[in-house]
Amino acid sequence: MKVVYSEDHRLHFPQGELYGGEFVTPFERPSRVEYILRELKKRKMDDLMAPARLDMKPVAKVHDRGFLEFLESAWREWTEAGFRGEIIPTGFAARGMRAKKPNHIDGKVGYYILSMETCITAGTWEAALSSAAVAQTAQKLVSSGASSAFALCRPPGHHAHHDMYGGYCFLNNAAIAAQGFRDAGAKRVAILDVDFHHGNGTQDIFYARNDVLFCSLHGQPEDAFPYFLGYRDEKGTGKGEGFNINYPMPPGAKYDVWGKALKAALGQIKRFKPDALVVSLGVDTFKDDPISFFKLTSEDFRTYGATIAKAKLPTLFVMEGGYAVEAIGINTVNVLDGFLN
Ligand code: SP5
Ligand code: ZN
Repeated sequence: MKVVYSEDHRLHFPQGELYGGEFVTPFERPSRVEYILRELKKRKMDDLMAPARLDMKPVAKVHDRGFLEFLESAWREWTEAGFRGEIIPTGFAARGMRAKKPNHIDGKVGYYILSMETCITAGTWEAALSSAAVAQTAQKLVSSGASSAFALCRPPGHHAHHDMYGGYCFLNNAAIAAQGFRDAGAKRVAILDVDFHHGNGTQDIFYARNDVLFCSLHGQPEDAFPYFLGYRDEKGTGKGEGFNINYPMPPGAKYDVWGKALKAALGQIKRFKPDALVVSLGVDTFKDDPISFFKLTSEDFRTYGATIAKAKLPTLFVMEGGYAVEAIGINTVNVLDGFLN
């Protein structure tokens, strides 16, 4: 399986993440990728490839134009306003207020953000573009006949809405890849999101569409980020009704529970008869993840990789979360290994 990877992910590394009222070193850090690469090498699965230049057409179909312009110019506008720190907003269009885009950068940030732990820095836009290019290059390999590929994306993408960033995500890599599959001729694309967190951004982007089925397994929103989306009764809208399926699970869920949800999701995917499958692969379901509450073991990752393989679909794995950095390599590569063997 080809692994698409770019060093440009390093351009995004904020000094701080707002966590429990403190600034801590971000959980979503560059070393995550290094641990995965090291494990791929160790198992001789490091068939690496650099991304091609990003074709913006699929990006513009899943993201709002004003949002893309905002991300591109945010750092310049922020520093020109005289601000010296990393980008964090102070005000929001909360309930009852007007969701109208302001001119001042501090207000614009509040308009386009969905959670405040995610800072924008000087290199964030370039890193986000490279991450999307990684997903798109891997998608094109699968569209051209490869049975699978791994997009080693960083920063992750699944929390990024049509017009909002947050949850460590800026551009929705999985959505860009799914749109890329459609544009390359796939009639139907399924997205299986196994990251611990609900894929709110991907859900948002495809909520009214019936050509992309979205299934997400995640910590229930009553107790887990992103808190305000991911309930079971969110099933899609208009012609997209029935094409969004959420599997929220309670704190402490082990593989006996999680694996049942996976099988249910794969059953729905099979019924949908997709031409391609995108797996939003977060390994923050691991028992020792510092910010999550599921209890999967390293062996469980191999098991579910093999389960996904049984769908016999052209499959693109897109890296999302996973913050137990010492184990992130083993867990991620276990999924790929289980899928291949
Ligand atoms: C891609 C991805 O996995 N993004 C996750 C973003 C999570 N950001 C908010 C984290 C808040 C965690 N609070 C957990 C309390 C744990 N004791
Ligand atoms: Zn996550």
